[in-house]
Amino acid sequence: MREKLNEILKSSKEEMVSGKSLQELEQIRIKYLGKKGELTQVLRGMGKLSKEERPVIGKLANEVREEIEEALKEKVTTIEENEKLARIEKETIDVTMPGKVNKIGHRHPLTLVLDEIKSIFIGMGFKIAEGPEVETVYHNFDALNAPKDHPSRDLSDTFYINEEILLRTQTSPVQVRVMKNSKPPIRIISPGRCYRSDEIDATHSPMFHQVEGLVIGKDISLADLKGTLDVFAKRLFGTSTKTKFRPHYFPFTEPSAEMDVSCFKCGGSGCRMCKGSGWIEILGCGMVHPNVLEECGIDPEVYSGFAFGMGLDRITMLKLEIDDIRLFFENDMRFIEQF
Ligand code: 2U9
Repeated sequence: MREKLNEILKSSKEEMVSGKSLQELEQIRIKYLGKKGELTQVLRGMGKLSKEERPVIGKLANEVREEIEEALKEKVTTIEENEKLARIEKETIDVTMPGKVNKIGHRHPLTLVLDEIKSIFIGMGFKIAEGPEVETVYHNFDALNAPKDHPSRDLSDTFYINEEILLRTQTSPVQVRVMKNSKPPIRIISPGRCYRSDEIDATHSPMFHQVEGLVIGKDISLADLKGTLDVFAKRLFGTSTKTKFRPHYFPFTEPSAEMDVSCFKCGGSGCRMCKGSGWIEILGCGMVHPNVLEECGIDPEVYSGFAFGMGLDRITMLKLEIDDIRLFFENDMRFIEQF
């Protein structure tokens, strides 16, 4: 029995030496000290011993158990210490190492200019209104006083889904929806995608972007229109920018005009940007046609308003001197990364 106990002590310690993990140590503890452990077996055999031998072997057996438990505890501490060191090692951040470069994307040039335009009008108390790109013929043409035979209704110009549904050709239907669902005063801009079946070339794309605006209230005049758009031009193109309005025609505004700004590249002396004229056409505008007010349930005898519309792609190309609209949609990072 004594040799057995020493054998148990020896082999348990040998096994602990090669024990690498806490699980292995637990196995060793169970193997020797567990309910069916070798030492427990020996203790169960104590009954066969003489009453002289029993206390001696008993004492030895307890010493062996304590020694094995002590050795196990030390080994557990060692392994836990090593595991902690390994974790610290693994988790140590070498602050001298270059950080992980999170490639930050670029705002698309159209978004950059649109955000600028939005902040200018929000600064003048306008709200942003948005609406469906798939629209009804009623909201896109009828409500906007466009005669049944108006060329813009032609199949050649407009993407029709069917007789009643189309892809909007301007964001004006958004304003129609707002006018129909809310009471004046109204002061909104409606940015968004529009669709016209144009041939793709450097300045035309079947999908393009517009920013339109609408102000409805009491005694809103052409002076309000000119003042508002003059401020807009100075904020977007620079305080020295001058504006001028040329008479024009739109079915949804009367009187109508196109607004030019003094060329922000040559200051008006004439250059390639303004084709030598010193002026650049920026947008169309006008006083909301009484038929449109009426159609939208607003009494033209009480209320009046002005509206305007600009091509966002065109303004972005002018401002950032981009000479081909296709660059906006080809997602070539060499182009996008410049902005
Ligand atoms: C309502 C009433 C009137 C919006 C307007 C323009 C003038 C205009 C062009 C800009 C560039 C179209 O894409 S473009 O060629 N738009 O010139 N748009 S007034 O007039 C409205 C809109 C809504 C209810």
